[in-house]
Amino acid sequence: MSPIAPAQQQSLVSRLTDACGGSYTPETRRKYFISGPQWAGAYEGNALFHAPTRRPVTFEKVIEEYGKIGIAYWCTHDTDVIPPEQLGKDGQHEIVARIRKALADNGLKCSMVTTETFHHAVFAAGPAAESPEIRKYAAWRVCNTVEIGHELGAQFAVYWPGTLGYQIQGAVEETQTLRWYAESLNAACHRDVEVAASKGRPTMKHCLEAKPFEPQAEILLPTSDAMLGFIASGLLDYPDMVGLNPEYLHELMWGGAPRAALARALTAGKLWHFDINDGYRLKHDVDIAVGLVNPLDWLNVLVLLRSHGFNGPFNLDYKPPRTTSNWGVFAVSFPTAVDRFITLWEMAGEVMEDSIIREATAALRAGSGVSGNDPRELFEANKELMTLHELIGHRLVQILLGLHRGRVYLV
Ligand code: XLS
Ligand code: MG
Ligand code: MG
Repeated sequence: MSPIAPAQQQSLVSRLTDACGGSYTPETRRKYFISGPQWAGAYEGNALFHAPTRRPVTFEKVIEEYGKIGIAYWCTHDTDVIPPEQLGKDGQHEIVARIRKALADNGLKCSMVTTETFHHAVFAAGPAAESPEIRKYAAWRVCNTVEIGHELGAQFAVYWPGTLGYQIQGAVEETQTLRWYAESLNAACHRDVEVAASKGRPTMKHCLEAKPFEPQAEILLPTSDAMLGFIASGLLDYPDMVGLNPEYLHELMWGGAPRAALARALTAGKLWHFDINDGYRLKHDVDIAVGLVNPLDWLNVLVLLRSHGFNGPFNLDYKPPRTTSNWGVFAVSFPTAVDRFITLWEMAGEVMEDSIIREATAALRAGSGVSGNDPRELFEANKELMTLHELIGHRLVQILLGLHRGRVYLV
């Protein structure tokens, strides 16, 4: 192939993207409770060892592009859009007014707001640092975010505590730090109750997000299960207002099964918000887009969520790769991520209706009809049925690959 001159590259990428097919219209995409984070659309490719590969983009641009793609909801950290020195001042009010206009102009809603309590130098010792004035500042920040959320009509507030942990062992007293962390959540919920009452709006759902490592070596609430324990610990003044925002990859990072973590959150009635992405076990927070690494696991995750009536928000908390251009972020990365999610969600519906899986599952649950207390006899009576476990796995892969429609590979 001859070299592709820079001016020809976008049209080549567009042509190949179109040739992939399998995309949904913006109208169809808008029917799902899918949210696009400001920080994902605006991610410049920078990290510890990574210089940026993309130019900065404004929230107006992100919202406009999400609108064109058909991503109906937008969410943000406070400082993704408001410089820290403007928080709580006139600058904040002007920016919030501009956000409201951009959302209205492009037909989007704000679903969630979250507070950045991890990036700025002030949070070097975390959101529950020893210094009382830093904790007071953290509490003020989460309360301010609650106010922004009410102004933007958000239903959810998310908390990823970032550096709630330590690099140096012995430097932090864990129980005290957790108490202090609870204080800022209590302040946020309390402020929410006040603002909701004054505005005649419902209170928000406050969702904790765990990550097992990064940016600290040791994290005090490393998993969604740890967060459930924290919610039930008695340290929270409003435990009913606090639930979870699990992130798929964050559960995989510690070696857990995301589906099992989600199941535990469901049984606790605390699965309220879900960050969707993909990646690898026991590796870093690579935030790859949904379905690019573990589509079979994703299919199973969505079967679980569909069968329990979970309907979002599904938050596209991933990072377009550094190899994707500014243009590619909205031309390729977001539309394809949304379309893979919709496909897997609809496929999960197909799994639930599949006559083979249904009958196999029902048969396993029916058992053999042979009862008694002889374990050998019980095993023997069920052993042929249990072969269905493997058949169910085969059928799921067939559905994922489209082989259930009779497609075979001829050699
Ligand atoms: C970081 C988290 C972050 C949260 C919101 O790893 O995923 O992006 O979702 O602060
Ligand atoms: Mg996240
Ligand atoms: Mg992540």
